[in-house]
Amino acid sequence: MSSLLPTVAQQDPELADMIELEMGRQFRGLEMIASENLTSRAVLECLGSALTNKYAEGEPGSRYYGGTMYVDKVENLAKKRALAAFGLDPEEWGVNVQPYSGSPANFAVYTALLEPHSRIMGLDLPSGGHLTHGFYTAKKKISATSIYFESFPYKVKENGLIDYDSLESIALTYRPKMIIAGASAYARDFDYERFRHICDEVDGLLFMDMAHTAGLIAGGVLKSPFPFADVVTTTTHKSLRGPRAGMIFYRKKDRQGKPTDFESRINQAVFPGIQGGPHEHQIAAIATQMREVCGPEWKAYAQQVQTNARALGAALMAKGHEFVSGGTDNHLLLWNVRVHGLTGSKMEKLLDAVSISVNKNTIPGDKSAITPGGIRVGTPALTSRGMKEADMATVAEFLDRAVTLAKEVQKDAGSAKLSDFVEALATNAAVAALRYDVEEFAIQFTMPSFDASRIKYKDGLPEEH
Ligand code: DSN
Repeated sequence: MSSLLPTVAQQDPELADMIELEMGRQFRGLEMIASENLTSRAVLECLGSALTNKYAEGEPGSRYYGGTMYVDKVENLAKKRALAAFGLDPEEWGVNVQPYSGSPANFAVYTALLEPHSRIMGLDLPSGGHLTHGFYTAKKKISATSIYFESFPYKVKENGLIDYDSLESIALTYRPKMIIAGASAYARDFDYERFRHICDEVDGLLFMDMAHTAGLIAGGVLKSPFPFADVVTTTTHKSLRGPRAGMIFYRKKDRQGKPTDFESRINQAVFPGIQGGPHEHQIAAIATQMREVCGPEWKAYAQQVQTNARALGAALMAKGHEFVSGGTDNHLLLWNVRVHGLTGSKMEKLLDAVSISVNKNTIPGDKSAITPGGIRVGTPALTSRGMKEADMATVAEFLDRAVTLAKEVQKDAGSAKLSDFVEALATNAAVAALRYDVEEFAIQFTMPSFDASRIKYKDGLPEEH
């Protein structure tokens, strides 16, 4: 590109500074939000490419706009590679790569395959399910899924594992048209055979939302849902490490080999059902990421994500910490901080103050989602920076120190209020010292997408911002 064209820094220095600060935050900190990752430079280049200028409503070869000859190729390449990434036969499975992200992908699935007010069953949000799997409370229908479809959630047991017996018994009475597998905060793999069996008993569809675990499934670390499911969605930015976008895989032939009409129903539900023009720059970024996922190094990455999560859990359990379900099979751990007399909200704030990003999460037995008793920690992004088991031992030390500090700060705050806790954090010297140690450690690891030497940081010393 001509150097005469202004950069963001030249055209909008105020905004450029904000972007630099975020880059610095990502580099100096430990990104442990289980649904986040650090994508490649190639993905970021696609997102910043001229494809962002193009409208292309419709499907490749059948668009509502001219000039689509190249984006057609891009979209077809993304589809071909997406199917290959999960070892799918294009005669059996198709894929729509146009969903803007996971929530629209899920809503398109319901719109395509159900009638309004059809019955669905998904994992309850407080049990680790996703909002789009039908969450509602006694007072309010929270997600559009629960507004337009009738939802009866299934739950986890006290031990944190999905209660398949209860799911089956409710399904036999409720007779849902669709059962949704998949979760946002569940540390174990899914029993797809059992889900399939229950769906067959009630003549329902099995929909797997593999957004969290898709990268591990593609890497062969977790079981594949494809032999059992009728439809599968995923986001592309979590363990798959691509752009923020979504995909819907659908069976072209059912499990008995009979052709389905899912392809036209899914495609029409995405456009014109709920979306307008596909974001071809995102789709290009999916294409290049699926190339990486099909490549020789992906398996090792996926394996390391799981190995790191297990190593982190083991190191923390050795220090007396507790996790829902007693550990992990995948990329995340659900950490019970209630047993320390803390809330997930306070731990999230404390960890933010020491440059470790996590999110508060409900755990079994919580009375309120406002003050959940857990936090969710994940290893996809740390693994993308090249961290291994030995590094997880260091991260476990930091997290253990953070719990001790959170208990001290809670005492100093003099009240149970979160605002008092946050105020007490700001003046605590031990919190500042932990932040320094975390940043000194983090900056040893490169970032996959940008040259860290050019961003704002001072040898691991805390930024003023
Ligand atoms: N927000 C995502 C997560 O954190 O799990 C799901 O969409």
